[in-house]
Amino acid sequence: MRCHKCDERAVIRMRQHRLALCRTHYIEWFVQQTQRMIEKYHMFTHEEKVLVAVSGGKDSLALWDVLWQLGYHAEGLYIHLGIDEGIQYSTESERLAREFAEQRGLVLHVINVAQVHGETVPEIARRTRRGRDKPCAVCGLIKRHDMNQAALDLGFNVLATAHNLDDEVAFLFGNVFHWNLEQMRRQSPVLPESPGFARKVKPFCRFSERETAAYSLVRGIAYIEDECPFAEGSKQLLYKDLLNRLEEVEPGAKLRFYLGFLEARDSGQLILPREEEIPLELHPCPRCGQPTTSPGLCAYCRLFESESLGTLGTPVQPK
Ligand code: Q46
Ligand code: ZN
Ligand code: ZN
Repeated sequence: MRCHKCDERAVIRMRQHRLALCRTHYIEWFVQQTQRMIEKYHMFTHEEKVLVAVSGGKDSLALWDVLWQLGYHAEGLYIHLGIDEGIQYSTESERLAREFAEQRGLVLHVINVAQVHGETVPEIARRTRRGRDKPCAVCGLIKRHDMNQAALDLGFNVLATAHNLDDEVAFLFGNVFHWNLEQMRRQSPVLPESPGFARKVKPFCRFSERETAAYSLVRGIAYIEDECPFAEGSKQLLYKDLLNRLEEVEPGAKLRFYLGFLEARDSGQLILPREEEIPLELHPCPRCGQPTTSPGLCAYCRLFESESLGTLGTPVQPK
């Protein structure tokens, strides 16, 4: 198979784009497509500082690498969750994130949950009712809170995550399947900043997992290949598997599903509850200061209140 732009051997064939590219042209295409997404959705400009949430995995390191190549002011944020039981998942991913930053002379900010709270995420999850069944619910809450707090504290108004098309489609599929209209209203490549919240952007939302993996591979990025042990058996993985099977017989199905949803919603063909119809009375949490709908402490701060263990409340921030 030959590259469609030159006569070199193609390293990837993307059936949904009817495109095969060699290493050089694939890197060029991937970087240009990212820039197109940043512009199309008005994510950020070269004058803004972008904090990239880095997990040590292929997607987030690829995102940081592309933003660096495009000349954006992008610094990394790694949150050490303390998931080191069995495989050294957190320690190894932090090592890879640090190595990546050092090789490129980039700034990496690190938050260690155990150093901040005296407990790791699995320990916090185990002592909460909801976390015992679903460690990811507690982990997600901690990550969203800490990422937002870090962006605000460090003076970044933009927080970039590397959610890819497979993540977005699986999330959308789950929301449609459970008719979670509120989440469908808020699912977007860019969520504008609001008081107490940094702008959230997803520049990779149209790349498949296969495409981000191929980019990391051809760029020689060393990333953690293991999945988080808590991801095993999750609904998201099940949805991804189902959607991959659909993609096999119908190339481009995932991208069409996602873009069709965004278009239908944003053009008003798909009418979802508007913000005013779901009143969100936000006020600052008395402990951390982040906006919350809870009458007292926010869901995050309640995790560390011994008298209210077991309740998480409703997190305000979207995925
Ligand atoms: S890190 Fe945390 Fe994920 Fe692991 S515990 Fe779940 S949410 S799966 S992206
Ligand atoms: Zn080529
Ligand atoms: Zn709080």
